[in-house]
Amino acid sequence: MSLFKRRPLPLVDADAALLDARKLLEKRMAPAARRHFLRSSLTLGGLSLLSGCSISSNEDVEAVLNRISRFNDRAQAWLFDPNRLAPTYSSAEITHPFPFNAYYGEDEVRVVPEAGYRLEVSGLVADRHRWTLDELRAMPQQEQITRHICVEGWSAIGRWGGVPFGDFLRRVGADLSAKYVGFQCADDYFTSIDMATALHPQTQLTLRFDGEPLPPKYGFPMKLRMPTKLGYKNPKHIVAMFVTNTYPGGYWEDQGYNWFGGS
Ligand SMILES: Nc1nc2c(c(=O)[nH]1)N[C@H]1C(S)=C(S)[C@@H](COP(=O)(O)O)O[C@H]1N2
Ligand SMILES: [Mo]
Repeated sequence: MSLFKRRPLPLVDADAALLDARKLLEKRMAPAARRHFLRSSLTLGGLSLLSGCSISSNEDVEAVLNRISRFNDRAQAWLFDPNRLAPTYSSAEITHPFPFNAYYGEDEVRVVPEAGYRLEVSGLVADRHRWTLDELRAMPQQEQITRHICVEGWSAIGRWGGVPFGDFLRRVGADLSAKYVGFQCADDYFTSIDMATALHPQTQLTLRFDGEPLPPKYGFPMKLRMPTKLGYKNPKHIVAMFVTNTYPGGYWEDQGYNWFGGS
């Protein structure tokens, strides 16, 4: 389903390796960096210079790309402004119908029953009790009309409502100096985010979509909505979350998507 899925590089031939390196690099970059990169040219020497190591095989190219992607994570984290808000839109600009996307088709949407549902919260938090949806609905709610951007080449404007995620983290006594918040979903999806983004005012533990309870296809019982990050960083059907200092990775991230994934 993904354009960016890792595939084995063809055997050696510097030109072929470079072409693949260029494509992989491009796809792993933040949009702003990509615009600049498209205007530049890449040589094996250039890639070596960029990475500070000599490249003689396809495995080296992969290793270097991974290092560049980690570098890209750090650069994006550094550039991330915790106070800068993503654009918001009017209700007239909402996209109807809003697109569905997952690593499977719409006929396989996970339907999680509300009865018996409890959100598990673990790791570096003081309060580990398991949350019902009603408990979350009782917290102060926030709404946003923002743009969701998917790396597969589409974007759409939607309206989401729920609990500001920073409020939730403070409420459970999370260690706000920890590095990551990880998410496990009811399908096999998982992802993780940096603490600065977790605390961003537009990062939302989402319970509602377009004025209704979040429908199954958009992530019932809850998703994490972040207009500052690309679509694949926004987990649907969350069943568990944890605060940690150990890098948790993610479903697409482990296959080569850039981890920070800023938009
Ligand atoms: N649990 C889960 N969350 C997920 C995904 C998924 O496959 N499973 N796909 C991600 C991707 S790539 C996108 S673009 C958005 C799509 O969300 P939507 O169906 O609300 O448009 O969900 C993200 N969150
Ligand atoms: Mo996506």
